[in-house]
Amino acid sequence: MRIGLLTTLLVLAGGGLVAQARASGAPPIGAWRVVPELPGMGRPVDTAAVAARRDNDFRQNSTFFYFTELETQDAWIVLTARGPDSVETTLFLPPRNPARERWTGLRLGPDSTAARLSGIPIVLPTDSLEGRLRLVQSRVPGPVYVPLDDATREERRVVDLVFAGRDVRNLRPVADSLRMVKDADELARLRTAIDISVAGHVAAMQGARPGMYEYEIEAVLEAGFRRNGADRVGYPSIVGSGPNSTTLHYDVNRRQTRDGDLVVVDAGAEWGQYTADVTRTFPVNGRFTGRQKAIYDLVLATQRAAFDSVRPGVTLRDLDRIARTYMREHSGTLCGDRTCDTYFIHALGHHLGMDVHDVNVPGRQRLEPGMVFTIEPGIYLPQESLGVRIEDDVLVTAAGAEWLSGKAPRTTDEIERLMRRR
Ligand SMILES: [Mn+2]
Repeated sequence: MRIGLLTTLLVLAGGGLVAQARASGAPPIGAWRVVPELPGMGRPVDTAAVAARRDNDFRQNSTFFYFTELETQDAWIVLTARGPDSVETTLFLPPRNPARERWTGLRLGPDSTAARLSGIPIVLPTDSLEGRLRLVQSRVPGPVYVPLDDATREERRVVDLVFAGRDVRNLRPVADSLRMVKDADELARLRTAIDISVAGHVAAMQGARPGMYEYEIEAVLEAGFRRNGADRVGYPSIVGSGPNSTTLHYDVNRRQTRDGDLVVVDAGAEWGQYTADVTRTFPVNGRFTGRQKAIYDLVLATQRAAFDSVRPGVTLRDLDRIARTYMREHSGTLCGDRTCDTYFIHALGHHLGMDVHDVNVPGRQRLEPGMVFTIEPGIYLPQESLGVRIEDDVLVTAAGAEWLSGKAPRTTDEIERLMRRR
């Protein structure tokens, strides 16, 4: 789902460098405004252009998917509400193009097939969208809700132009609030994504050997995802060994592991548009040292303390505080002069769904049955090249919580036992 005019304007605004003849005193043709902090030539990254290149693997917009479950491209949906019980839904699809489908494969077109498969009775070609919008606007008073990313101010301006004179409001807070509580279909998708992810993590633990490169472990992990039907990874897999285990979002995955290293694997498969987010930490040689086990067990007990406090009505902030307090009170001398929570340098968790850091609207902070979120405490000691993070996905139930990713070995005993069997 996108706004055609908006896309066009953004493309124009992102235009390239303008060639200039070099007058005396003018900068040379090849001049760049050098960024000293950037390794290499220090040339600035055209972030918009490279982001567009990374988008080749089409993934449906999550808001659009939520209301349609359609993965078809260049589609639009218009909902017209005349009252709480009277909503007319119209789907707009580009006309089919048999010659193009030789290259791109089968597409859904504006016909009865689309109506049958989508369950949306009115399906029209996209070139009728403008006329239809005008018609609806003239007949139905009231505000127009459009999904707006509030981070981009231009988007708001363009929408105001398109819907000039109308009361344009942002659909996102409404849609995002709905997305926070998962229905049965969403939970089934999440469970599948999580089960696939568990299989990948188990494969990574079983396949790891000292001397392997991090990317080799990544390959085993992601092969486990794909073999089990993952659509893609939910986010770039993090495989950080030794010193890299202490870098939170390390995803370069190029180091060669060494005997004695811990490996932090933070990775989730995506299935049916929903993603898992699971982290396991294991010794590459299959045996924790006493020191590694002591740190690991504190992280694990902290995670348990947070899990045991989950129930409807508490907030993620409450759980974060409970986890930190637990870690502080049980640190002993494990982390030297300071308590270990000093080295727990990120938030305890986040909501999970179609986005790995899923939507979270300010007005809905108290947990409710059907919400899914992560519990992921960690301790990172760079001076010892020792990082431990344990992350599980949790469903809020009426009585408390359910581990969704609990089938991945979590205790040091379970991990060592699994790695002995390889
Ligand atoms: Mn996470």
